[in-house]
Amino acid sequence: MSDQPLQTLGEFLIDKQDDFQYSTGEFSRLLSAIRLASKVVNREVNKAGIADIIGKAGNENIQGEEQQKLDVIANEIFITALSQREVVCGIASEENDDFIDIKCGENGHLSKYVVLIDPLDGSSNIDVNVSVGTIFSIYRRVSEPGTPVQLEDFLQKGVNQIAAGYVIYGSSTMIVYTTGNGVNGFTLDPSLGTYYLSHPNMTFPKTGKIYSINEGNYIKFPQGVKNYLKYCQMEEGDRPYTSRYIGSLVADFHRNMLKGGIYIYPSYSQAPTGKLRLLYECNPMAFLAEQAGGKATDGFRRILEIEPTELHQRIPFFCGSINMVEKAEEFMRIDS
Ligand code: AHM
Ligand code: MG
Repeated sequence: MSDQPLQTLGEFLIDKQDDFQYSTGEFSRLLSAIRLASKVVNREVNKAGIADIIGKAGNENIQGEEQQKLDVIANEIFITALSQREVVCGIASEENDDFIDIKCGENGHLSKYVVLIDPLDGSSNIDVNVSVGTIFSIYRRVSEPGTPVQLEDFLQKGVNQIAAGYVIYGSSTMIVYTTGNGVNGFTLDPSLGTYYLSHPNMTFPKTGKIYSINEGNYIKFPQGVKNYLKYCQMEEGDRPYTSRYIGSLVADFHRNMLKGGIYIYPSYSQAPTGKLRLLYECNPMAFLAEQAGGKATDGFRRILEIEPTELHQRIPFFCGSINMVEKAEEFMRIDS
């Protein structure tokens, strides 16, 4: 083990402040707000099981109120942390129909950043104590500074992201993010409430042995995906591969980045554009994947170059180790 003390996320942010995009400190404050909100959400996620027990014991509804769902709570926590700190001029959330304009600074709307967020992805996993995550994506606004934010500030191509990341609330809680200079992962020490740099320069192995897809939908998949799955299962060379699907994008992505693998959420007969959201889920994960040496496409096109047309737009998603994604694309091309 090295004698170097572990670097905290706070120290890492200060170190990186010299990068041009951090120069005013505004961007570091934005990431600090996300860091803080993630700790509050982590606390809520951790006590989800016990809250249920208390609820069943009859202590929950003192005011006769329904207990709020955790994804709604997480949404409020992130929106409050980001808006009160005046670090963004607008927020779009998977939980809200429309974007939120945030007035900040003495003259209002002075921040140059907008955030798009999926506050608690995979939230159907909470009831069964399985990992969930927060996904975030940061852009510079394109509309006139000092005026209310516009839809065009959020409908930007993924290549314009200046940062993206996720928080995984798992067996340990981590923040993994990129500002376009590689991907770094920080693990929360819950006893201190501090994130430490635990995974510097994370990279996707070029290839892997894991494929992650909801195979229950097999019958509805496009022929190219069916053929790729048969290829994964064939006994030849390093195959058959291993199937691992948590049903929580952040957790499936995180495992695949560490071990090598591919995640697929394709289109299928009832859902021609798939399930995942381009702006809240696919763009940030695609940015991370590329920064880690992986690849992300819709089966044909680079995710980051797709022109968004609406906030809640869905898109098929193929993401992971570069060789595996390219092989899947080969099968998609043959059958298109
Ligand atoms: P959500 O935003 O409603 O939580 O849905 C996104 C989640 C992803 O985390 C996960 O990979 C996928 O939905 C699982 O969907 P399915 O149950 O259809 O396999
Ligand atoms: Mg989601």
